[in-house]
Amino acid sequence: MKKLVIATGNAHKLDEISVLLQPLGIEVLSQAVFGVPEAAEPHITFIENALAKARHAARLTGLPALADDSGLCVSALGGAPGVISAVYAGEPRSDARNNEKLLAAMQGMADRRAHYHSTLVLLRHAEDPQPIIAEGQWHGVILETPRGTSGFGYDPLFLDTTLSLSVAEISMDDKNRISHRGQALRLLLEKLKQQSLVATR
Ligand code: ITT
Repeated sequence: MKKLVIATGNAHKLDEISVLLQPLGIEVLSQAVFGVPEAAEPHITFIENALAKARHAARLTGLPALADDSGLCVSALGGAPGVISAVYAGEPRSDARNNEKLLAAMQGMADRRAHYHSTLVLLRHAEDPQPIIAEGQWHGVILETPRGTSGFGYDPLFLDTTLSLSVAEISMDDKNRISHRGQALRLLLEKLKQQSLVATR
């Protein structure tokens, strides 16, 4: 594999994924370079949406494609916002409105446990019958007020209880070391190495 398209329209995800793929010595390209429009994500599972996004990008670029479908799952809300995390407060999508809606939904709740989930799907080509799949989860709690300015999405409200810091209070490198997406990417890289799709360094 010499080139890989990252099938996302989310610039923050693209940055996080690109940094972790850098050591592989493959050309990592954003789908925006090819003018790939946003894929439909009509499904109720992360895996189905990730597959749809990877297949859409692979089909339109003719290259291998990697997609991430992810979200925040809050225990006391029955796993919501889950797969609809990006548009929890409706369209047009807004991290600020999503965070406000989450805080309102959790007002007065004592159980603030939550986790981030990431499902990654890599397709060697659009008709690939054996997608390479990896997942990761990051457990934490939802704060009562936002903290920090880095990251994206729900990061100002998601507290890592080991660090006692919100994700928006840590650097991207530190986030990648522990995040759902970082965990999933490391598992994916192991699979790519096992299948000799990338160099084993
Ligand atoms: P693409 O589909 O184009 O990749 P997207 O942002 O729409 O971009 P998803 O449909 O997978 O991606 O939705 C993921 C949402 O879940 C994201 O927009 C955030 O609201 C939330 N989320 C996922 N990972 C996150 C993270 O690391 N930090 C903060 N919020 C995250």
